[in-house]
Amino acid sequence: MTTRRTFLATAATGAAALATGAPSLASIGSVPAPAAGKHELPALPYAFDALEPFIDAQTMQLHHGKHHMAYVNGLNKAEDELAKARSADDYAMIQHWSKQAAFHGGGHWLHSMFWKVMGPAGKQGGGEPTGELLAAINDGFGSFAAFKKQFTAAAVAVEGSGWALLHYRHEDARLIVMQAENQHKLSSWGTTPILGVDVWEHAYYLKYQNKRPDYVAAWWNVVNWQAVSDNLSTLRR
Ligand code: MN3
Repeated sequence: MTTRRTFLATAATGAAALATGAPSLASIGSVPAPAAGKHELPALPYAFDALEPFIDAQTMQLHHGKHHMAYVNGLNKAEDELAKARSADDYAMIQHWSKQAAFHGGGHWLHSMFWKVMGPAGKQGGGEPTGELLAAINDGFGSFAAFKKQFTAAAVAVEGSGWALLHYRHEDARLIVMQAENQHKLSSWGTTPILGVDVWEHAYYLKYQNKRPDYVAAWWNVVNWQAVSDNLSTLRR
């Protein structure tokens, strides 16, 4: 409920888009609604050093302020250029900028979710899911331990840059683990991620170098299960 209310409160500037039925990236309340047609970098919901010692402050600063910012700028640029290419009937450029919009839009969406599904260890972060989310995990994977194992394996095995994601599948209301290459490849229709871990090297290299499994193991300590649970209940409503 809180998430939905927060989303509605912060989505006032996106009301016009919602009213016209335009697709909104903000369906689970993680992504700020575009203001005046422009996407914006959401504020981090905690300090850069809040996820220490599991994720270091410098990584967070670069990841949020440089990498996520670049996706926001890239998405805005791609949408501007797409509009131009469409009015010029320039189909080669429509093709090019569509790919750019998918790449940068995927980056903006996933990072907006990523910040929100983490929190300081021992406070919002860590522990285990409870309630409706735990029931859905048990239903999908047999147990939390089995889910954690599958999700970790998916994260460690992503080829090159990408994500491990826990998706909600709308058709049967179940949870499934998926991978994404880059931000958007291997996507599936009719599903929405409610939890994800970024396994691009920029997410961990400063602290963990080539040891992605160590980063993923540490990352579990900062997962904000309440936020993941809120994502699930918003989608199920
Ligand atoms: Mn990233």
